[in-house]
Amino acid sequence: MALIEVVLGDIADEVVDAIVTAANESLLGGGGVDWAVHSAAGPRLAQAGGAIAPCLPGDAKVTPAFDLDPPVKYVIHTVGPVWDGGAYGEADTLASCYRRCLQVADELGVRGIAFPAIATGVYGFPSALAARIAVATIKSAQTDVALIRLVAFDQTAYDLLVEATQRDDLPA
Ligand code: AR6
Repeated sequence: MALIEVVLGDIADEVVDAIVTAANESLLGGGGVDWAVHSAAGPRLAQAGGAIAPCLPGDAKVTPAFDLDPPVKYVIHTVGPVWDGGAYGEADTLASCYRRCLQVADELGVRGIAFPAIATGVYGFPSALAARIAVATIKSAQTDVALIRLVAFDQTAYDLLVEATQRDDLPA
């Protein structure tokens, strides 16, 4: 099983083969973590994203990392669910994001990947539930990725992710 690390910081500073961005279907860039990743990767990221768009919620697509410093080679773009109360498959869609990112990473031979807290910003997914889904999904995934870093952007998200890694039960 992959080593899971929870860290506090900016995903654009991660030193791994692949970083994940929480995108929208256009893959042209947006706010939040997508802004940080596009800013660091440069304008070719939006060009490459647009060429392979759309990316549907729960899916993931890869582009080169362009101006991001090595060893970062790939940006994996995934589109989370827009939270609408929880009765519209949001949890399944979020789990699918993590699974699909790891599948794409495996296809590329990625050894280390960094994830943001997908869908917990603009898309409004409750952070505690999202943390539990993220951890449960990556723990149960069949993957050759050796290192999975969960990058929290604030202390609250960090604490929730740490707590989630210490639980054994699946989210309800
Ligand atoms: N590094 C790590 N995490 C970050 C960073 C960063 N630099 N910046 C923000 N976060 P969001 P979403 C955290 O809104 O909810 C975009 O416009 C943030 O605190 O970036 O999936 C896309 O283009 C939050 O916990 O993504 C879409 O239109 C988490 O990243 C839409 O937002 C996700 O917040 C996607 O919304």
